[in-house]
Amino acid sequence: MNREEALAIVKEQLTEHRYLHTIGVMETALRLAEMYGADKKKAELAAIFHDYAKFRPKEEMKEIILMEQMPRELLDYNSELWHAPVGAFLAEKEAGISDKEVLSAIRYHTSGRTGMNLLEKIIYLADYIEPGRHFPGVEEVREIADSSLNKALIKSIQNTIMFLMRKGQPVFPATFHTYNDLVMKMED
Ligand code: DGI
Ligand code: FE
Ligand code: FE
Repeated sequence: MNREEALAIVKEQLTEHRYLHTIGVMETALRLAEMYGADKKKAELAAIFHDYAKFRPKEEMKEIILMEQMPRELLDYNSELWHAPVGAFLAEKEAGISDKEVLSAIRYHTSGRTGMNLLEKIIYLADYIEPGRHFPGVEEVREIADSSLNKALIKSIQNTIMFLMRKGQPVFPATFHTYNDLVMKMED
């Protein structure tokens, strides 16, 4: 599937705003892939499909999580988390994407996971820093991303956890585990 075909498929699933975000994630992921030596075709495809399931009804996502034996724990936390694993499932089922690395980068783009690979890190970070994002702290993460993928990732997860905590919201355990894993692997 080439870029135009992939974009045409996701455009039907998204609002105009979310489609423009997707284009931003794609361009940012390509730049990060070039900079950090990841497969650019895989980065492009994962970025295009990362929010594929963003607007699926909650009931449909819930059913897929249960039927496909995804972690049940997801259902106890913010439904915003669900579109990532459900998106990986539907990208395969409906759009025929079979590349396991691409599907994994879609699956973990919201929570991360312990032992993230290069492609997963690039999609997570591209989603956070694409040019359409304007929340506090994003500029600092953009600057860090020019020199260290891992440090930028740690900062973005810190910001996300602190944002959720400030609002008194629960934090999905995988988010903490991702943070701990990256911090403990930092050399300096
Ligand atoms: O889909 P996007 O908006 O592009 O970005 P995303 O996939 O990173 O989703 C962000 C949303 O997910 C945002 O509303 C906060 C929420 N979120 C991210 N991590 C966690 C979380 N919500 C909870 N409860 N716990 C988390 O760890
Ligand atoms: Fe998302
Ligand atoms: Fe996104």
